[in-house]
Amino acid sequence: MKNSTLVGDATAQRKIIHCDCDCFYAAVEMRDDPSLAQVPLAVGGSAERRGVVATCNYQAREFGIHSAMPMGQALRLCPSLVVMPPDFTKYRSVSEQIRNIFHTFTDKVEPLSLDEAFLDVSETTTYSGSATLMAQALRQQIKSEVGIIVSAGVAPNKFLAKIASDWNKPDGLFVITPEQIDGFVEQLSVGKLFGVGKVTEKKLNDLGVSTCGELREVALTELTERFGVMGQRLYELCRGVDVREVRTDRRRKSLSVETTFVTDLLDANACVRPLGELFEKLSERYAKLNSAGQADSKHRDFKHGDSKQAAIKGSGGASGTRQFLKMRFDDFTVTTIERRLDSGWSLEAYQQLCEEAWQRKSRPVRLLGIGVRFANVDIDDSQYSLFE
Ligand code: DCP
Ligand code: MG
Repeated sequence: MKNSTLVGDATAQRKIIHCDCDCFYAAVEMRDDPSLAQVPLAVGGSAERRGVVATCNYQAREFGIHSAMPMGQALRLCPSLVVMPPDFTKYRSVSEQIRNIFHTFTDKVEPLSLDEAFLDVSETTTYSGSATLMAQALRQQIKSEVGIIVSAGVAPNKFLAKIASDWNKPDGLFVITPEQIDGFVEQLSVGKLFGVGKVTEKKLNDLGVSTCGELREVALTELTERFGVMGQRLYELCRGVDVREVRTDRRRKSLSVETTFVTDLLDANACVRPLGELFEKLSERYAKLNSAGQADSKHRDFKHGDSKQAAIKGSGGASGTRQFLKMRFDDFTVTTIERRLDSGWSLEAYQQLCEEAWQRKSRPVRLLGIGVRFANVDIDDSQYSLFE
């Protein structure tokens, strides 16, 4: 099928900018102490407490260090690594400053995390309506006013804008015009497609498909047979099509807390013990979210219950909100167990999930996390959540 038959609609004319700060937490620390810019720097939990790297600057990346790596391992790769604890209050305030600058370009801003957002500038008339000039200007403005470097991607849709912002990172700007979509996507590895993780990539590779050009050879019927709803998405994405709108009302999809233990927990009983504290923390986080107005009526099925019991109760049932538990074992494998509980949310339910999760491997545990995934209220998003 020819690309034009799929993209020949209004959405192909959108102008989307995706912005993503370079090594965000580390960039804020380097800004506030320029001597840190001269050395390999990681922000994260300490090695003694078996913390992980939240992020690191680009010097540190040359040693092979990356986000989510245990800090102990990072220090073995680079013994001179400077490690700083994260300062979330500061990062949130920098993020807000950056977001305010985005809003001077358009009201259609969809934040994805503290350091990342989509902007739909289709209707913006300044800069002769050129999204490329706008991206240049906002990068410059954020650099001079906030002291942070943002990489940006400009494209006619979200999927391509996001790939573009990563293309020339760090300190990069990359533009994909409507005319360039076809050629650009054709050579793109299927692993770059939105929602394609390692498992799907392997399945596609097993079919002899590694690029989007090759994926275009696979019939839609075969894709939907093999991948369900996702097959249809794959069919569109490999042709550079993505009709998702930039959404300004984006709501949090999940909330979770986790902790890494200084020494491994040896059995299921030991794993159940710290759940009380985690559950308290999760309840507190939810209460904060609620007061910040970030969890609105769309999340009404997840209610903060009697604070004495630190219980989170909900109507469950039809809502679809789920609770989950994540367990990382001493061999670094991770298992996640997720369930919708019709009787509502309680500590006991997490305890039950914990016992089941431990049975899967029956080996020492280094990390436990618990959380809730909110029911998807938006059809567009729920389709995408199938990818994730
Ligand atoms: N982060 C984290 N744990 C992870 C990944 C990220 O705590 N596993 C935090 C730290 C990052 C911030 O989120 O600074 C933004 O995440 P990015 O994936 O955008 O990573 P960076 O901005 O750090 O680096 P890059 O330059 O690759 O965007
Ligand atoms: Mg970033």
